[in-house]
Amino acid sequence: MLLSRPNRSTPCHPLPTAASGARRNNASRCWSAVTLLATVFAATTASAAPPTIGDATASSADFTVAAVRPPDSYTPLMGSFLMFGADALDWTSYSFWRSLAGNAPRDQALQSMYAGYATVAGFPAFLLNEEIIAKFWVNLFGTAPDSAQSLFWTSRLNTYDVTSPTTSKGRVMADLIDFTMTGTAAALVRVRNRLSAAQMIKYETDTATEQGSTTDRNVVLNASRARLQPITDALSTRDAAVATLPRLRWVIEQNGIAPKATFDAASGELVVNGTEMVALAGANNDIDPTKLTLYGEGTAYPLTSSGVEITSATQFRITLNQADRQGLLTRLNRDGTSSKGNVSYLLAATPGWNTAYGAAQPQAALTGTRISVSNVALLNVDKSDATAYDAATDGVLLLRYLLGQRGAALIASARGTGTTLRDATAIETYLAGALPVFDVDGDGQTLPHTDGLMILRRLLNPGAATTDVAAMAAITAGAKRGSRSDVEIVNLIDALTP
Ligand SMILES: [Ca+2]
Ligand SMILES: [Ca+2]
Ligand SMILES: [Ca+2]
Repeated sequence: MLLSRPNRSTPCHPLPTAASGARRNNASRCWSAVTLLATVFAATTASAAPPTIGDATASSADFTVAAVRPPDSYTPLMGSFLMFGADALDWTSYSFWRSLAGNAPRDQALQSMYAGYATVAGFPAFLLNEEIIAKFWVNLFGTAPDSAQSLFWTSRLNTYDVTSPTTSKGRVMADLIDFTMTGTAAALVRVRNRLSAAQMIKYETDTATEQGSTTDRNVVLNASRARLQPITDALSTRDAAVATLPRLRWVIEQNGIAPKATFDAASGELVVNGTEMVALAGANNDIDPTKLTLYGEGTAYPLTSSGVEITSATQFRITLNQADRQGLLTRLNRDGTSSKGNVSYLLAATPGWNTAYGAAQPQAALTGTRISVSNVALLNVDKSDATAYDAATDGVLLLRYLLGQRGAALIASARGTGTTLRDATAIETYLAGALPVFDVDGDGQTLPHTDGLMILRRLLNPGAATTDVAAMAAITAGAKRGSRSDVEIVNLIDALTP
């Protein structure tokens, strides 16, 4: 399905012109392929295995090692990267080069690129060899080639080996790419830094959702282009460009990546799975939760809970404090992996979250993973189906529990209907775990005549607007302790009934 460029393969002149094609002969190959990835990424090798959370690798080197299979992934990535230069990166081109990843060897793919594979390769068929070299140069380096460079590479394209017509021009293009992968000139280093960052971004964004959705693909491409352009020959600029990749992951909603963290709103337990986590001498200090931020509906939420020990090298578990649990009520506002507003739940970490590695570890900021959330309907105490929240059942059950009733006395005539109703024991376990978030006035205690009563009143009058000052005051009248306002308390109660 390769398209031909007859005007370039007809022997004629040493240099192509608009009026005549290129000359070709059997000139031998004088450029050998180099081990590209080894060259490109030699400077980014990690000295020790860093800890990771979820699927995201914590080290920039790990990104390239884990995500990119040389050499197949190299060519489409290179092809797409070329579009970051003078041309806008369009989705068709990006998709085209990526689709070649598993289908064509590098020379063959680049031959397709040279041949002007329809219009998607960025090198349409009407371009002459000299123009191809110039465009390649401008895209890659931001400047046109000087006359010696132009002459050298154009003549190679004009005269190269044609014994393998499906790969010979691709061989020259491969040589040209190899040329950019060696040497220490700033322009070459800059290309390598951008390519390295592009690979990390590609890894982070390469999902079925992104491929299938016009909206998502535009987000990805626009984000990638903006990230790559500021990168120079300084390695720090590359690292800065990828430092917020977890945020990008969150933006595009990577459905292809399984959640590696869970949060149970009823128990308040956050369980995070990762790799290579290390213990630190001393109690409750292996993990620093204040380095963790959760994303969901609305603004991001940095945790305030106390430190914990890891449970193994691959997992830690935190039972979040009351403030964190209440802070997450409106953010993680439905079960599953995304909020009511379809914002993916995400956990991100800044350096030092696994304290044994220390805050100096630069890679940890790259971590991030999706969270699966359960039991957000905290006031559906009996787990009824049709009517989830009801003062006569859920409100009464909570109040009775807070008053100390257990067993048959707890549930007598106070449960609704449903296929998976909780029995007395299940309700006791459930409420015991959820108790901290029911402290809606924030005085540090969950009491029947304060929190329980206010929750019951709100369940009895769920339709009252929070702007109705009198109605809000009626809910908290004589029952409020602590310093929270009436509206704050009612908002918290409402967050328990998402
Ligand atoms: Ca410890
Ligand atoms: Ca219920
Ligand atoms: Ca209270």
